[in-house]
Amino acid sequence: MNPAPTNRPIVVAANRLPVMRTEDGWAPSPGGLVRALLPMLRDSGGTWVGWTGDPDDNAEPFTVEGVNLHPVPISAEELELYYEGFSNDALWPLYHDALRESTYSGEQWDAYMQVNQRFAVRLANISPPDAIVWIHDYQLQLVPKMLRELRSDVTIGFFLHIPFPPYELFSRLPWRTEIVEGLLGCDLLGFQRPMGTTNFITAAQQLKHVDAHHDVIENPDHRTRVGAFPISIDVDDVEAMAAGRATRQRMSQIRARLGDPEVILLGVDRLDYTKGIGLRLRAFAALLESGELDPERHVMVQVATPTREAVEHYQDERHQIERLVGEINGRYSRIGLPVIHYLYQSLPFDELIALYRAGDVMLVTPFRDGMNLVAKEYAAAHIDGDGVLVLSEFAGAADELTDAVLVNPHDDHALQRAIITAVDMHRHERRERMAGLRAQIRKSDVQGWADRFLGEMTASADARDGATG
Ligand code: ADQ
Repeated sequence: MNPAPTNRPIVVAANRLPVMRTEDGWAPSPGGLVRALLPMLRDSGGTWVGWTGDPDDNAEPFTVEGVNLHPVPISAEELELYYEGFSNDALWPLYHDALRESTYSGEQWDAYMQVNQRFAVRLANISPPDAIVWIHDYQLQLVPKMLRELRSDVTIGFFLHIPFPPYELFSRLPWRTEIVEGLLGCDLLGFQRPMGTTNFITAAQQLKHVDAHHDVIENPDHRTRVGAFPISIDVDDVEAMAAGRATRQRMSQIRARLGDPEVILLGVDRLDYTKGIGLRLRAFAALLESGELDPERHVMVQVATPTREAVEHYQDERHQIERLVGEINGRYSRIGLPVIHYLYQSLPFDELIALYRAGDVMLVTPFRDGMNLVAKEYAAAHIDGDGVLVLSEFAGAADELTDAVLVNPHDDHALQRAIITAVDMHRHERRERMAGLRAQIRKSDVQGWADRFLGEMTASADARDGATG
C-alpha cells in the first residue's frame, strides 16, 4: 500500500455525497473517484460534504464505512435554479465549446451564489484547524473564495472535472469576474489538461490583472498554484472484473445475442450533447450506405445513460438520437437482427465491463470532454490485449491515449475513415496499440491522481506553515 499522501485531516466537498440510498440504508456510490477517496478519508478521519440527491432533505450528519458525511440541504426550487439552471444550462454548455446556447439568468446566478455560500459556511464550521479542503467541480466554483474569507487557516484545493474554456468563450459569462475570483481563493487549482491551466491563467490575467509565473498566481494575501491533474480510473478493479469467469460468460452471451457478428462497434456515454453520439450514428449509417460496412457483419451497440432529463437541450438530444436509431434500424436491420442495439439505461458496472470486453471497436467521439473515463475503462477491460479505441482529439484522454485512432469528430469524412481504419486494422497493429494504451493507463490510476493532488496540497500547507511559523 502507498504511504498516505498527507497526515492532515481531509475534507472533501462535491455537489453530491458519495453515497446512495438503498433498501438497507446508505451505500457508497459506484465510480472510481469515490473508491479512491473513501479509504483515504476513513484513514485520515476525514469528512465529505455534499447533497444527498433528494430535494429538501434535512438529513443529519451520518457515517458510511467509517467516513463522516455532512449533508447540505438543497430545496426543490434551488435544484431547478442552481443545478439544472446555472450549472447545467449556463456553465455546462459554455465550458464545452458553447455547443448549445447558454441561458444566463440573474435568478439562477443568485441561487448558485446562495448554495455555494451554504457549502462554504458548512465547510468553515466543520473543518479542523490544519485541514486540507478539496472542492470538486463546476457547481462549486465560488466556494474557495467564500471559504477563505471565513477560514484563512485551512488549505484549499479545487479540481475542475470539465474543461475550462478559452477566454473568448468564457468572457461571455456575465459573472466571469466573480467565477475567476471564486477560483483564485484556492491554494491549488487543478484542471484535466494543460489547456485548462492556460485558459484559466489567461482569464485571471484579463479580468484580475494578476501576475503569473510558472503556473503560480500571486494574489494579495496568498498564492494559487495552477496545474493539470488528468484523472484516471481504478485500473486493478476493472481488470479484476474483466478477468472474472462471469464476465467471460456474459461476453460470449452478448456476442451470441447480437448474432455473432464479425465486428461489434460500441458506444457508452451519458446521453449528453457533448458526447457526439449522433455524429457517430450518422457516420455508421453513411458507411452502411456506401457498403463499406455490412449489416450482416458489423453491428453497433450504443448505451446511453439517462441524465439531466429536466433540461430541454437534453430532451431534444434524446429525441434526435432515438429518431436516428429508428431510421437507421428501419433501413438496414433484418428481422430479429437490428443493426444498432440502443439502450437508454444505466447498467451495472459488471455488465458494462462485459460489454467493453465484447466490443471490438470502441467509439468515443465527444465534441468536447474533460477527460472521458469510458475510453480508459475500455482499455483496462481489454485484458485480452485486443480491441481498437477510436478517440476524439477533443477528449482530455487524447493527451495520454495516443495509441488510439485519434479523430476530429467535426470532420464527418475523417470520422468515417477512422471507423474503417479501426474495423480493418490488422491484428498485429491492434495488439500493439492496445499494449500502448494499457501501459499508459497503468502508469497513473485514480489512486495515483488523488495522491498527487493531496500531496501537492500538503506541500502548499507545509510551505504556508513554514512561512508563518
Ligand atoms: P462524465 O461526463 O459523466 O464525467 P465520463 O468520464 O465518461 O463522463 O464518465 C462516465 C462514467 O459513467 C464512466 O465511469 C462509465 O463507466 C459510467 N457510465 C457511462 N454509461 C453508463 C451506463 N449506461 N451505465 C452505467 N455506467 C455508465 C465528467 C466529465 C468527464 C470526466 C469525468 C471525471 O464530463 O470528462 O472524465 O467527469 O472527471
